[in-house]
Formats: sequence, C-alpha cells, structure tokens
Amino acid sequence: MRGRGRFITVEGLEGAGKSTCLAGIEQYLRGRGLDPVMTREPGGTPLGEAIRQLLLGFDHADMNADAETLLVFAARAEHLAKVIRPALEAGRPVVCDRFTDATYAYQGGGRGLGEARIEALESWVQQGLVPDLTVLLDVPIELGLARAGRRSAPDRFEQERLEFFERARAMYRARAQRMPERIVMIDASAPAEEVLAAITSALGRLLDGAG
Ligand code: Z5A
Repeated sequence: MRGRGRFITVEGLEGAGKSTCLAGIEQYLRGRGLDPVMTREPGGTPLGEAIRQLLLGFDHADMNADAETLLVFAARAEHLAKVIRPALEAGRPVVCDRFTDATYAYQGGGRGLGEARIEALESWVQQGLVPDLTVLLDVPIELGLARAGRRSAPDRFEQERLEFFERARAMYRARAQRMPERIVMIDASAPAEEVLAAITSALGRLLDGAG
C-alpha cells in the first residue's frame, strides 16, 4: 500500500514568484514519477473560490479582521475536506499556493491579530495536519510589489500600505527562523532559475527522506 502523500506549500509576499515556481515544482514532481495535485488558497474548491472573491474583491472592503480570518479558515476547512486530505490519503503529493503560514503573515502580522487566535483556528480546522515542507520565497517588499505591479489592477490586499507588507514579511521570516525543519526560506530576488534550483533541491531532500 502507498503511504500518505507529501504536503508542500509555497509562500511569499506578492510578486515573490510563487506562480512562476509552481510550474517548475509540478514538472519536477512529475519527473519523479509522481502525480501532484496543484491547488491554491484561498480557493481550491467552488466554495473556496467564492470566498476568495469576497476576500480579494472590494464589495466588503472594510471587513473586520476577525471576519476575514474566519473566512480564510472556512475556505481552508472545505479545501482540506474535499481536496487536500483525500489526495494525501490516496498517496498523491499536494502542492498548495499559500496555506496557513499566509494567515499568520497577513492576518496575524499584517492585520495585527497576533498568533494565538490563529493557532486556535489552525488546531480546530487542521486537526494536526501541517505541511511536510513549506517553501518561503523571500523578497524585499519593493521588489515584490514592482514585479506584481507590472500586471493587473491591485486586489484588496495588494492595495495595502507598505507597513502592512513589512509586518507580513516579518512574520513569515520569524516563523521560518522558528521552524527551520519545515520552512525553507529562499532568497527570491535571485534569478528564477536559481530560485527553482533551490526549491528542487529542498524537494529532493524531502522525497529522499533527508528533509
Ligand atoms: N491571503 C491571506 O490574507 N491569508 C491567507 O491565509 C491566504 C491568503 C491563504 C491572494 O494571494 C491574497 O490572499 C494574498 C494574501 C491573501 N494577497 N496578497 N498580497 P495570491 O497568492 O493569489 O496572490 P499574490 O500573492 O498577489 O500572488 P502573485 O502576485 O501572483 O505573486 P506570485 O505568484 O508570487 O508572483 P508571480 O506571478 O510568480 O511573479 C510576479 C512577476 O515577477 C511575474 O511577472 C514573473 O515573471 C516575475 N518573476 C517571478 N520570479 C522572478 C525572478 N526570480 N526574477 C525576476 N522576475 C521574476
């Protein structure tokens, strides 16, 4: 019988290069004979995608930070039940573009909610399931914003002030320092090929049982 699949998450501020790296991660895993489920948060299910619209759009632009956090976890509960757990139990790797570290960064750090309430929701919703590997693409805020700014109109998070992203980045980095066995922080200001090489090397360690 196959074992449980590996759960891999990719994190970073906007413009860090997550979308760019996800294609390379999928290609690497397929090259290793695996059949990964590629998904994202908020989203990944019809309900999750509807919640994503609420979170990123401007219809409820002034939503309360607790409400925002609960919406993120509502989408996550559905995602875990319908997509993530079934795939892991079937032995497939799951690669998720953002997960709970983003909640710590954006709601805990950015919105100033702190970690305790997020820990409580994490333990309720995830029941002990945490990623096996988290790739944190770390970029200076201005560089990430400049890269992202080349594209479309900003969403509700992208139009936040610089200090919001500074707090989010500080939370991401603090968590990476505290959990080096799970979170691999990569300097994402490097050229894309170098970033991908660092990611595949971390994936190789995970799959070969050394990480
Ligand atoms: N959110 C939250 O608040 N709480 C939560 O719990 C969760 C999420 C899960 C949506 O996330 C928002 O949800 C997010 C936080 C919130 N908002 N913010 N900010 P998202 O992941 O969907 O959106 P995003 O962070 O805005 O993603 P993004 O802007 O698409 O960033 P990216 O995927 O990291 O960047 P990219 O598209 O790969 O790259 C951007 C550009 O840079 C592109 O033109 C690339 O060609 C270029 N690029 C990428 N890498 C490089 C390198 N290495 N060198 C040069 N150029 C590069």
